Order: sequence, then structure tokens, then C-alpha cells
Amino acid sequence: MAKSSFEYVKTFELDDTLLPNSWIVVRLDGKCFHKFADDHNFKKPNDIRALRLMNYSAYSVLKEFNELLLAYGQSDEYSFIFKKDCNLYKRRAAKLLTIVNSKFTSSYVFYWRKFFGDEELKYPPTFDGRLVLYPSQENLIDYLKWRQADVHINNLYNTTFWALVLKGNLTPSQAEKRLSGTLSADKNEILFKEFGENYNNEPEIFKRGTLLTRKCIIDEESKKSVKIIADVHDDMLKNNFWKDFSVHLMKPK
Ligand code: DGT
Ligand code: MG
Ligand code: MG
Ligand code: MG
Ligand code: MG
Repeated sequence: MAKSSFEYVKTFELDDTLLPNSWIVVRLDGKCFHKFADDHNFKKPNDIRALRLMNYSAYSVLKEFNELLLAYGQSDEYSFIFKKDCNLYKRRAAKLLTIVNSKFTSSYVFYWRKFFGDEELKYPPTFDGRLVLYPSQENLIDYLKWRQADVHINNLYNTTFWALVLKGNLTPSQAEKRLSGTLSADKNEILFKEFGENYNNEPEIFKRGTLLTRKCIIDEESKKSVKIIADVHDDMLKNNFWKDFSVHLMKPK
């Protein structure tokens, strides 16, 4: 069939093919989740239902796209890492960003009740997304360390803040003042001395976030090797972790 006279509009489309041979990181983040958390009665500072729903939504993304190596999530954000030689959608940036975001967001809504039960989803949540390329393994590892350092800093602050407010009967602004200028050691001490809480005993998922990775395990019944997606809450800031784990950043067999 002859080309229509309208078809020239296609030439307006820009090429957004990503550089080859680099890891593609897509990070999603909940829009105004400060409010979303309040509107849906999230427990402070951490709501395990919300974290599990985030993890399950990310799991559903990993299940769909085999070119994803791993994902790391904390708070209202999730990072997805495509393998270096990923050729999905011919590495077109908009395609990759939008398929990850839409699968994640629709899963978040679809599985809401599985985690929140009778707590009604009051309005459709929104996630923003960005896409970044990392050319070296060192850059990629530093990226993951950066996100995990972020959860550590925020969680220690939030845990101490909410202990002061909910158990210490300070107003939020008094708690904020009390914490201003404090170091990690000071917050640990407040928690321990004033509330008898040892921050180290907080659940790993709260302190470290969740890393979803692909693993091969031997199935008990069939004795065959099967591929699974596992969630771990390890300390990625320790270089020791990467001695074993960096193999996962290469193309899985
Ligand atoms: P944004 O991302 O610029 O649209 O704004 P927010 O409000 O989403 O801010 P962000 O992403 O920097 O911080 C995440 C917010 O989500 C934070 O203010 C508290 C809330 N949030 C995340 N997880 C939990 C949770 O488990 N419990 C509670 N209470 N709030 C949470
Ligand atoms: Mg933000
Ligand atoms: Mg957010
Ligand atoms: Mg966030
Ligand atoms: Mg189509």
C-alpha cells in the first residue's frame, strides 16, 4: 500500500536508543507518598504491609522481564537493573522506562488487597521514573551503596524521631529540634538510653531495604535445579558482600 501523506509525522520522533554495553538503571519513586502514607494509615516510621507490597510489585516486574538482573527497593522507591547487553526494545529509553513503571504501578494497585486487606485504596497512586546508565561495575555498585546508605540515614532518623514523638511525648517540632545536628551515634544513644531500644535489633528490611535477585536452587522433590527470585536484606555497603555477589551483575547463565 502506498504511504499516506500523513506518515511524515513519524520523522518527528526522536531516537532515544541507549548507549550499548552499560547497565541500565530504572528508578521509580512514589509521588507525594508522604501524603499517600498518611491517607492510607501507614504505620510510622515503617509499615511492613507497604514494604511487602512494594517488594511484591517489583517481583512481578522481574518475573515479566528476564533481562532484569536485580532490583533494590526501600521506602517508596525501587531501582531495576537491566543487564549490560540488554537488547529489549532495542534499548529505547522511553520504552524501557515506561514498561517498568507501568507494570510496577499496575501491580501495586492489583495486589493492594493482598497486603492491605480491608484498608481501602482511596485513589490511584502515581510513581515517577528516571533512567540512568552506568558504564562500570564500580559505578553500579556505588549506585546501590548510595541507595542503601540513604535508607540507613533516613531510617535511623525516622526511628528516633517517632520514638521521641510516640513514646517520648514530644511534639513533632520538638523532636525535630532535639535531633537537629545529631550524629548517628547520638541517635543510637537516644534510642537506647531513653527508650531501651537497640537500633541493631530493628528488622533488616527496615534498616537495609530489599534486594531481589535471581538464584538457582535445587528443588526438593524433583531434584532439578530451578530458577527463583529471592529477597535478601544484606549489607551492601560492606565490600565483602560484593566479593560473592558481583558475579550477579554479569549476564546470568
Ligand atoms: P515525592 O517523591 O517528591 O513526590 O514526595 P514524597 O512525599 O513521596 O517523598 P519521598 O519519596 O522523598 O519520601 C518518601 C515518603 O514516603 C516519606 O515522606 C514517608 C513516606 N513513606 C514511605 N514508606 C513509609 C512507611 O513505611 N511508613 C510511613 N508512615 N511513611 C512512609
Ligand atoms: Mg522524591
Ligand atoms: Mg516519593
Ligand atoms: Mg522516595
Ligand atoms: Mg504497540
